[in-house]
Amino acid sequence: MNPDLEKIKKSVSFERTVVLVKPDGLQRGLIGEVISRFERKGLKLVALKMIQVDDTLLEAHYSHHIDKLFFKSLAEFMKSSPVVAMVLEGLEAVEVVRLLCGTTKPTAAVAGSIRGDFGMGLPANIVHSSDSVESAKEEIVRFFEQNEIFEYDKTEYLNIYFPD
Ligand code: FUP
Repeated sequence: MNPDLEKIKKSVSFERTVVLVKPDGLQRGLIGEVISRFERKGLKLVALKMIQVDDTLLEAHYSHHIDKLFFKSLAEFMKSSPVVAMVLEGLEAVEVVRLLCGTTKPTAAVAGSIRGDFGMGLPANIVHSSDSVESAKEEIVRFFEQNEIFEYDKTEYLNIYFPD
C-alpha cells in the first residue's frame, strides 16, 4: 500500500454510517444524485445494495417510533418499493452524512441538503442516516452481512486527508 495512505489510515479516526435511499428516492430517480453527493464530499462507499424491507426489519429499525401514530404509515411507505442501502466511511462520517441529509422534516431542511433540495413532506424524506456511532454499528449488522462490506484502499484519500 502507498505509505501515505497507510499514514492516513493510522492517523484519521474513521467512522462508518448507514444510509438508506427510501422508496420516494428510488421512485423519483434520485439514487444516483444521493450517492453522488456522498461521493463528491469524499466519503468512501464500502457497501451498497437494493433490498425489500419487511415488518420485522422495520420494527427493529424504527423501534423508537413503534408506538407513534405515524408508525403504520411510515412502515407502509418503507415497504412500498425496494430501498437502496449503503455503508459510508469517513472522518466523523455519522455527523457529516446527517448534515448532508438535512433535518428530518424536509420543509425545514436547509437548502443544499438532500432533504432541503428534494423533499416536501413526511414520511417521504428521501433518505435515512444513522443518528450516532452506536446506532450505525447496530444498523450495519441489521442491514448487511459481513461479506457485503468491502475493505479496499481509496486512493482519493491522498487528496482529501493529510496525516498529522
Ligand atoms: P431521522 O433520524 O431524521 O430519520 O428522524 P426520526 O428518527 O425522528 O424519524 C424517522 C422517520 O420517521 C422519518 F424519516 C420519517 C418518519 N416520521 C414521520 O413520518 N412523521 C414524524 O412526525 C416523524 C418522523
